[in-house]
Amino acid sequence: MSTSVPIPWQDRPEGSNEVMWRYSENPVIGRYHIPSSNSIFNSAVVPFGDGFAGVFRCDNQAVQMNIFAGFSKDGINWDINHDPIVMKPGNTLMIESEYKYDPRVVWIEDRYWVTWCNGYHGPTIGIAYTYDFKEFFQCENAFLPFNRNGVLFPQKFDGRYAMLSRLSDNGHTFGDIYISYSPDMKYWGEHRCVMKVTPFPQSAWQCTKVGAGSVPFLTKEGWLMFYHGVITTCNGFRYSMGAAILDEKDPSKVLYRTRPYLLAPAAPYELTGDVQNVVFPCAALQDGEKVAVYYGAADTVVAMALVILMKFWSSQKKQPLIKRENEKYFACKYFHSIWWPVP
Ligand code: BMA
Repeated sequence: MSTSVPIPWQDRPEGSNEVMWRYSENPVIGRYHIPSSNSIFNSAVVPFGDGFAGVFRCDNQAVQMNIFAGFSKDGINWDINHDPIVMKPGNTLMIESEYKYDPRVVWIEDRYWVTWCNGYHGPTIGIAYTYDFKEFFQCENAFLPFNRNGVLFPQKFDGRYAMLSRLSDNGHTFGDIYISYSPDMKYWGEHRCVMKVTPFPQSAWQCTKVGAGSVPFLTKEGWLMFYHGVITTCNGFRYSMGAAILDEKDPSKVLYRTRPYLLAPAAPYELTGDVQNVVFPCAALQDGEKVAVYYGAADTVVAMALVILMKFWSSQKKQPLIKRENEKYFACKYFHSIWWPVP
């Protein structure tokens, strides 16, 4: 989300040629940041007033999952409320919510919208709106369970809201990204498949599940969205981060996606925590060429990674893109280019 307030930033470390690099003071938010918390991770931030606001996933020490509002002047030092968000009825009667986790936040037209994974006979997508991050109004769930990772676009398409989501089962065994449209944030339809897991030999880090991560923002190449990809290893799931570019007019079309990951668990706070080996993006702040991505690390803390857009585009164009025979996907020549155009 673009902002007039300077976003938190740090230049790429000297000598590094990574496309995305970690903030050196990670984690930005520690697990015991508020008195009740066991862990704070997979959280969303947006520009707000003369600083930033956020909705944070805090699991308490009974490991009850809930979402909390927070505020910051600089995007790094956060005051997170000690009590969870209490919802008021929005466009429907209050809906049962056994748990809330993995929020995303986006400004659309006149208010902020929050989506999260809402426990309603299994996980589905909860929706609420707020004007001030003090009062929140809960709307209809978008879908039937089981669904997670509902991410709204910041603008309407032909007068309709658009949401990415990841339909799944309760066993975390599969997950592809779909898009759905709604005229009123209540009734969702025209569900279309956007992006599936990849064949193992093509790009194995994203071969078990993929899920939308940050709210997409418009660039000269299309909508840029950071997403998570999962591989099943003999040590369990491993969550990494990639990026996709979706068509500006028809966001159900993927123009490119990254073949190698942009960030995979390697730092100590990503490798070790309540769930090891997790990098899980939920928000991106943009300021011209600069982008700061907030991600949950090891289901325990919030961390930040940084990107310069120009370096994205140049890594796309530097290398010729080739089509290999008998393969479903176009493939860049091995790992020379990070971008992988999808026919
Ligand atoms: C997913 C969600 C995320 C979590 C991830 C790794 O299914 O539950 O909240 O970060 O698993 O445990």
